[in-house]
Amino acid sequence: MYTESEINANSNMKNPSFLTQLNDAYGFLLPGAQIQKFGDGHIHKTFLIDDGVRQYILQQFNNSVFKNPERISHNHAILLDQINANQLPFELPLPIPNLNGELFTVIDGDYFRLSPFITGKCINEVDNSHQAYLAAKAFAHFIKAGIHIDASLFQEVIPGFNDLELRYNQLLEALSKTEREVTGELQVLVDFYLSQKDLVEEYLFWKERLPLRLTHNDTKINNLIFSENLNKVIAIIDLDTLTAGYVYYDFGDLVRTVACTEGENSTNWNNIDVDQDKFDALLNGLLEIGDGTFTKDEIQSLSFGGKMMTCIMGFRFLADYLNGNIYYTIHYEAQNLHRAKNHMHLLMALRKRR
Ligand code: GN1
Ligand code: MG
Repeated sequence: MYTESEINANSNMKNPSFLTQLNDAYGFLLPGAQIQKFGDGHIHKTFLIDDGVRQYILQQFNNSVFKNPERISHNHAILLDQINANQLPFELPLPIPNLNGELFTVIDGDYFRLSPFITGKCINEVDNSHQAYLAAKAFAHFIKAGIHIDASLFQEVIPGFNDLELRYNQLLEALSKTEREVTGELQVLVDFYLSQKDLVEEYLFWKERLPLRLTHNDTKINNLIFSENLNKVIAIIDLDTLTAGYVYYDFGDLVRTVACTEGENSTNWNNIDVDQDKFDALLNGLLEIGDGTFTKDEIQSLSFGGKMMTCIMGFRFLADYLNGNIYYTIHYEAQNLHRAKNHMHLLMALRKRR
């Protein structure tokens, strides 16, 4: 476990009295609290705080990605007010207000927030189809519990977040401005992704037909907390991106991160494929909760979801690489290029299915 001074040395929290300032803001941390780095998110820096009695999640909030944090609060307020919470067999841990009633606390110019810590397991890959089924059920419960909410009330947190047409155009823009030499492997990836225009057309086709719902929009598997024995979902986390969206977004990001034989950071190109059992389990889980609630069109669009969400993430990883790796956390220079390559293989496999 990191001590406070190690955290000061290892992260951007340069002020030695960081925990004191945090405690001044919240008023409930006990002296001697310890902080350690936690989780694998690509956007915020996440820490676990343990004061010997209670545990909290501390996030150093990325406000260059989320430029309008007040929109997150707006959406969370609607969620709290209108969702049928009694229909949810798990928790939705939202940030705890500080002593001023604010959800964010600014320390040394950085934004921080505290949330309750949920004891359980966060996984990057599922071991078996049953876990896939549980994950899909959980996200379907979430959509169903908010199905009566007027989706137009939600604000767009990151404009065009899951808009495939916009992300395609952002890729084109990154390509026109890049300082990288577009040759070899990079050229192959650029050509591949630019040739996915038919998926953009299909995106526009569904946009005309589908109702907007309250969706989570970032349903990768590590945004769930399972019980220790992995036989139950106990929380859905990373609620920043919840807003109006399509059911297939949430199903699709599960396909991308669950119904695959290799995770998004894998470079075992030859092993990247669709895991059909897990795909079927995802579909069963989603339909068990959503059948009779989701429209026929929504159910028909699901198989597009896996392709679309894999493609959009490929666009985004590749654009970030072309832009000089300014968005996603990386652990080595070519990681976004490799993520885009990983998703090219997964997308090819998904497209071959049907
Ligand atoms: C980011 O923060 P994290 O790791 O849960 C990203 C998602 C991508 C994902 C790719 C706000 O999610 O859209 O699907 O990485 N979140 C944001 O793994 O951009
Ligand atoms: Mg996350």
